[in-house]
Amino acid sequence: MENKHNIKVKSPPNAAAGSKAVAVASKKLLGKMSLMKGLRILRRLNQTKGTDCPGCAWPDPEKRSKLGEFCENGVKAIAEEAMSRDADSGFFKTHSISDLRSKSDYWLGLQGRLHEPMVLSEGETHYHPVSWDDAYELIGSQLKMLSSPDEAVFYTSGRTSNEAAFLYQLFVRKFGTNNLPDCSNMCHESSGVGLNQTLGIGKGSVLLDDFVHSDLIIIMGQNPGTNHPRMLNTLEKAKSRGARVIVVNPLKEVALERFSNPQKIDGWIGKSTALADMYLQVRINEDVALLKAWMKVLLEMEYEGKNVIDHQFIRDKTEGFESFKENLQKEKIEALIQRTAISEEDVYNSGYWIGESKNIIVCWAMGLTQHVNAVDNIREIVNLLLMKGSIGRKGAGTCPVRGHSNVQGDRTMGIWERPTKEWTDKLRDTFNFDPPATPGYNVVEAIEAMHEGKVKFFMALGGNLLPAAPDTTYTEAALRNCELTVHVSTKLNKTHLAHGKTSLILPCLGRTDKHIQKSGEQTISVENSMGIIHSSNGVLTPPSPHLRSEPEIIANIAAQTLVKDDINWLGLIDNYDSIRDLIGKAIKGCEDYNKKLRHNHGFELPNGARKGVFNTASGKAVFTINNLAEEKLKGHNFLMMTIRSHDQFNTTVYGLDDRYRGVYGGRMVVFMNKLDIAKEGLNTNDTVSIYNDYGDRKREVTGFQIVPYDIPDGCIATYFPEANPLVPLQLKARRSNTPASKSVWVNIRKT
Ligand SMILES: Nc1nc2c(c(=O)[nH]1)N[C@H]1C(S)=C(S)[C@@H](COP(=O)(O)OP(=O)(O)OC[C@H]3O[C@@H](n4cnc5c(=O)[nH]c(N)nc54)[C@H](O)[C@@H]3O)O[C@H]1N2
Ligand SMILES: Nc1nc2c(c(=O)[nH]1)N[C@H]1C(S)=C(S)[C@@H](COP(=O)(O)OP(=O)(O)OC[C@H]3O[C@@H](n4cnc5c(=O)[nH]c(N)nc54)[C@H](O)[C@@H]3O)O[C@H]1N2
Ligand SMILES: [Mo]
Repeated sequence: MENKHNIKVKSPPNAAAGSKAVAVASKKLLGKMSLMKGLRILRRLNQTKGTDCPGCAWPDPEKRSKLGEFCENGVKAIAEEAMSRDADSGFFKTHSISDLRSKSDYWLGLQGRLHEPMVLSEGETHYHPVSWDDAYELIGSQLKMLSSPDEAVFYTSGRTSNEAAFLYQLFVRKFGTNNLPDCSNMCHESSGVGLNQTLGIGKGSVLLDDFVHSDLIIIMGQNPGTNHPRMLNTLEKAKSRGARVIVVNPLKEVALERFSNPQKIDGWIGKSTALADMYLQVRINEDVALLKAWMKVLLEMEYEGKNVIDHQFIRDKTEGFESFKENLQKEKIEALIQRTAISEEDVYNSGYWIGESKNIIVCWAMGLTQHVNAVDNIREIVNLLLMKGSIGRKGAGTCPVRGHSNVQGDRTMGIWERPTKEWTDKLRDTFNFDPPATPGYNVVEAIEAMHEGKVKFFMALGGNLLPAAPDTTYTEAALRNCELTVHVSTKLNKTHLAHGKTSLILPCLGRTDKHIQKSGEQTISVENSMGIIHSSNGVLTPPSPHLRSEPEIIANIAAQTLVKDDINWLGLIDNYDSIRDLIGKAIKGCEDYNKKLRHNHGFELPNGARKGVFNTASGKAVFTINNLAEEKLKGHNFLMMTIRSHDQFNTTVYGLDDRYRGVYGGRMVVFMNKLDIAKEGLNTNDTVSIYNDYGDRKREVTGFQIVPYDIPDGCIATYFPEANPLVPLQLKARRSNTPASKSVWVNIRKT
């Protein structure tokens, strides 16, 4: 953990990106690799037939910029993966597990790419090298020894390619379990659940081109300047065509206020565009109150004779409007507005804009999905769009902005602990076996099951479950309960150190590496946030000859585990086209997968909502009645959200600065309203401890430095993953089980 005295706080900048972003990106890149290597990869990044950025899932425009389709944080992601340094056997010989456990995620990441397979046998203090064959043998024999396939859990993170994900779920289901939790469970699960139920598809409905046809773009609970920087180019373009932008966020995020496009001369010389036309600083988790207030404004406008609701659309395409409206009429607009902490004037004015606009897009991310009533947030957005008929037509619709670069593709490929019957039936018919019918564990359930000793085997295809999950102490104990933990990873991380009795680290190729198999260089495929599947090709020579590709590792484990299986698992690896042939047979919308993938820009998956066709039980889009935020937890004063800094990718910490929020040199900070600081008798720069008690046990993390910030009173923000020990595992969204890591009740005391 860093020393708090090193943390410097300055005023946030006036605009995001600009030449500063280019300077920071270049410095990060050159700090980790040679100029030649850097240029080789950047030239191909996000280009047609190039390498898909391992950062976020924002789509690429059809016409790519000659200057390159990447952003500062994409460059950081590349530098982190392709760095010229190795954590080899010498490194593991020097550092014991207990030594490594005392290091931060940042330090672990700096040690470089994993070099060769490593094992930690029972009772040992150091990981040591193991051959691939012995590793596969160990996994196969452990899996065959389980008394039920459900004693194994197979986690996935969202960088995994479609080819690897498809093979993985097929192997796991043939093995006999649906225990396929993934990072999505902690991420956009609430979006999937809310959208599926109301619009018949768990994905967003817009395409990139819709933005330039939109009148109004509402961005809720998302910080694209840091997490989806290429989205700012899209917003700039939409604004130049006349779209208005409303931002709903408790924090003033600089990038949503002003943006200097580093791909344009104007941006280089410091000229910037204002992005938000209105910035609404909502109180944490009062988005449902705001959405309800807006919809009441629409009803008021209608009473005044303005035609702002699309009655024809509601009649033809939806159900449940009358009871929804009746429920809405019971709410008092004054009370709703008061909950939001936004002024009455701003709520009305933004509501009038919604009334006046025809084509509306709502974008959102973790600020909406990680609350107990997160599914309600999403369903309330759908209600608003349905009232406006703003779905299924150009320039309008839903835009859940995904996290990991292929998290959406992994779900399409079947990484899902609760597959639909339609999915399972198709798998059965294609592969002639009976897939397990009972739902598997999601992330929270898997942790609980490990804790209770019901799970003996844990495998992770990527990711870093320990710090990413809630309740770090509890999760660590859960992982330690396993007989064998297996980690397929590119970089060393904390989860490798929370090992089972025996543990394996299997180092794999990353997105930037070339995959060479018997038939030559291989392509992989991914799906972006808008449902477009396209290819990705690594360009770098892998950092070590001992690395294997994810599909190859999975095929070998399957071959070791499934006796007398009718799939020639190892044969599939010689040419990934054969994996894609299976995908084409087993997944609706993926027919002729190989052929369609060869098209320059890939292909679009079927999306009913995009066309105004709703695959719900009734064939209509559904209005729903939703809950306002929960009561305050007794005896607690602050609602805490755990967010990302500008210098991290989830649990991978690139550096210790959060430039857009003016924080330098450390991550142990708590952003707090000035009035709250005074009210608590605290001072700027004080070090505090944050604690809570949800009735089961006391949780506490110490050593946060106070940073005064423009945030509604009663709300505070800390960084993920440092604050995860404060998120109780049982605090999760209704219906989606997503940990509520954006609304944790806490108290603060000076230390
Ligand atoms: N560089 C970089 N890129 C990334 C990632 C990364 O860590 N680094 N992570 C990737 C992943 S997996 C994901 S899921 C996405 C995450 O992308 P984001 O969702 O943008 O990430 P968070 O930092 O969690 O930010 C959430 C935003 O929601 C706001 N917020 C919090 N609570 C509320 C609320 O109650 N209401 C509203 N309206 N707003 C709220 C916060 O102030 C913050 O601006 O980014 C992806 N891209
Ligand atoms: N409190 C709090 N907790 C959160 C969140 C939050 O906002 N607040 N956000 C949640 C969200 S949205 C998400 S998505 C999860 C993220 O949870 P995860 O996806 O589990 O975590 P990451 O940090 O993305 O995983 C990083 C690790 O992935 C491995 N890796 C990187 N690239 C590859 C690759 O190509 N192949 C393989 N096999 N491994 C690779 C590296 O070893 C690296 O250490 O965290 C969740 N946790
Ligand atoms: Mo995510």
